[in-house]
Amino acid sequence: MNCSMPKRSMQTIDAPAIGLIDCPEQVSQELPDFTSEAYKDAYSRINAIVIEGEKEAHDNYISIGTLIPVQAEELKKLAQMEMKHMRGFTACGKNLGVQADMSFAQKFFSQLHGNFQNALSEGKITTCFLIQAILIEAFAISAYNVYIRVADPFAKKITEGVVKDEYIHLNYGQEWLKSNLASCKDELMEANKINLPIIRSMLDQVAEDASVLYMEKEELMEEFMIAYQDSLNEIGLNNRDIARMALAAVI
Ligand code: PL3
Ligand code: FE2
Ligand code: FE2
Repeated sequence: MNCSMPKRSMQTIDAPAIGLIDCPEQVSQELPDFTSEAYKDAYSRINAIVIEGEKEAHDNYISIGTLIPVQAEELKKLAQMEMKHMRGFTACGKNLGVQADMSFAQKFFSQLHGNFQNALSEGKITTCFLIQAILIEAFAISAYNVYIRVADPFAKKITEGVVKDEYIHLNYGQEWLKSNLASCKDELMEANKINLPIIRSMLDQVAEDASVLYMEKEELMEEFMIAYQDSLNEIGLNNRDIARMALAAVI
């Protein structure tokens, strides 16, 4: 059965507005009006955040490569994937006729960007991986998974391709932290304490615009916590450590 085809061909008085997809395997979900001014206005900031996030992710993986020369080639491949993501999301904005508000996005990332740069200059690989490969990638994975459910068909296809890559990136950081856990645990905990609250506040800042795109804050938080906890679990932290780390988001 083709789930992308709306089953109802005729609009009746009590029928919901167009966009409701009737499919037994999927939860029916109403889609926003991608052409409305409200949608385009919110999209100008969300789209910019994603474009900036992908660009900074590229730069961050290249930078981490300078700290781990033996992995520089591999990290360059991750960075190239980020450039491709950036181009994909730029096309999504163009497709909707939206101009991305890049200066808003740069401010949005500035605190995290500053912390990454400081860690980089001090050679703190653990902190760099936690910020980029765990926190930012988990944030991206959660946002993209939610977005896929309510995106326009063009952006949906692009985002589906992107999110697969983001799991590869998350995994990459996970593997490094796992192999070095004995020596990096204290730094990991400390970096998390500082940077998880920043992710939390970024989520708060994006929530209003995201809801215009039909992306609800609770859903974003839930998806983030799943990706974040799974990842810490893979790294080899126990439930008590993970609970302690997650608490940094609420206090
Ligand atoms: C790393 O590969 C990418 C980092 C990007 C961070 C993205 C944050 C997401 C913000 C919330 C909304 C996303 C919806 C997608 C819209 C195009
Ligand atoms: Fe990406
Ligand atoms: Fe990524």
